[in-house]
Amino acid sequence: MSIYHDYFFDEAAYNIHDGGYVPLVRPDVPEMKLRVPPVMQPDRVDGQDVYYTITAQTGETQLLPGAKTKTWGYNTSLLGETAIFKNGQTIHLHLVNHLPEVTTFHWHGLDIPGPIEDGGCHAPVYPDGSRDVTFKINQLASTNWLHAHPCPETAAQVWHGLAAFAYVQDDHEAALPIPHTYGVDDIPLVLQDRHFHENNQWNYRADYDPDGIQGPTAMINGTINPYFDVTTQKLRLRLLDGANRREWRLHFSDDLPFTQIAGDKSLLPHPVKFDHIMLTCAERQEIIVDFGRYHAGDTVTLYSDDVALMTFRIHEFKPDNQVIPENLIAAIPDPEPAPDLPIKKVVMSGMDEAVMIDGKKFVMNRIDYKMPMNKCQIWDITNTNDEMGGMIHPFHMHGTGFKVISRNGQAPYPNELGLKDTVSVNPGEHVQIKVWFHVAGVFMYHCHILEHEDGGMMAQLQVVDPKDPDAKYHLIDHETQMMTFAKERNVPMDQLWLGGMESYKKMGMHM
Ligand SMILES: [Cu+2]
Repeated sequence: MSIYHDYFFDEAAYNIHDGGYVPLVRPDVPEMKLRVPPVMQPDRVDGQDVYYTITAQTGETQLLPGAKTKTWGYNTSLLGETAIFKNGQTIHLHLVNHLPEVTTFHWHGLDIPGPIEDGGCHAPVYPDGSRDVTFKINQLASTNWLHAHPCPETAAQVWHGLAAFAYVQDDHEAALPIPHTYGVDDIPLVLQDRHFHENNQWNYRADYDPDGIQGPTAMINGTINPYFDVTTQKLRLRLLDGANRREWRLHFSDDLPFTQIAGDKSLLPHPVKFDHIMLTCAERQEIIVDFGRYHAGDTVTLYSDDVALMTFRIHEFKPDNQVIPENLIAAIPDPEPAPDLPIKKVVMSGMDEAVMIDGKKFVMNRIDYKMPMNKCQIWDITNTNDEMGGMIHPFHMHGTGFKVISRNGQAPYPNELGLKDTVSVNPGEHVQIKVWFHVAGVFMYHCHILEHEDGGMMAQLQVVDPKDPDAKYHLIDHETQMMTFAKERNVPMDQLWLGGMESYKKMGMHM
């Protein structure tokens, strides 16, 4: 198997070329054991029906020596517990908000109906309130995530810490000869970055950037300068770019090769070997790292660009000669496009406050497009950015997975051959994807640079179930949403500050 040494994306458009780029700096603090989020425990299990309570809460977390940092999390003070769902289960959620402001619980990567179960901006849970939702898991094994999505406050809430893993498992993946022991040889890693101000606190407004907030300090699973004790020859790392804006260009010391086995929403058809890999906002990549050439006492370092992110401390391990199967999954779903659905064009344009989709900013109660359920259509996503190299926009769709067909007419990258829900588009590039939904409702599609989506680089589609063509959905409007935030903060509307509002105002638009 050949080894890819390439990051694939356009080097001229990397975030390091942004005017506002904040370089990572390795923090000068002692190494700390990697936090591995605890597994979320159900309140009750009744056959295939599983019941959970998830509370969005404020807290304090020891991130740096000295003062604790004020943070938000799901059932924990920062980030959240890992939800592990099994295909075929019916999940019953009691969602509770103990934050001082409205939030939503968005299941990024789950194929569940919108807009309520999906948890986008139309499914608010108000402070001291709750919401109950039920959905069925009907998809391939994958690493997904839960994050807040209350427009235009998504970016700030995720920055405060509202992000957690949500796995889907199935029998096929469980039977593969790959690591499966949570926290031992199968580890989630959410990559984020933060700027610590006085007293170790975060200040979203002070650091706000309409092209995406960044901080100089890498944070992995809410750990600064982490190490992990390696006790098995092979380690499966489930990487998630949970940063608001930062891209991660990952590689290990000694250019240690690794094998990617899964992307956002499924296993890859075949494993792909790398020694460098790039992750853009919201993407997931599962890789298997083989430490067979190392011995107890050795260390291996993970870098992004040239900055060390974390250390793997090698301990004694048993030899592991299991071979990663050449065929990881029998077939990736790949329906034929419906002949009556012409190619749907989507244009992502602008930078800073000018970001738009199809020449428009997001309007919460406008449906931009309708498509029928269970029919496949080709979407053609263009990134028109061409000034100063432009920037890479990660295009995300709620409620489904898609198959990447081509980039500017060429083959997709070799690690894009599974199902995805987020695909990054280079400046001047158009990416074609096959889109189909097996659930109905209203769903958002947007750039996953969080300040871009809050700033209006987002649109909304309605997926129509032919058995229920007249289904009506209650869509909240921006005015109501703004009044909610103003009331919660006890400020008049003209003094309300939410990052995304700035982008509308600067473009002379009302939110
Ligand atoms: Cu963007």
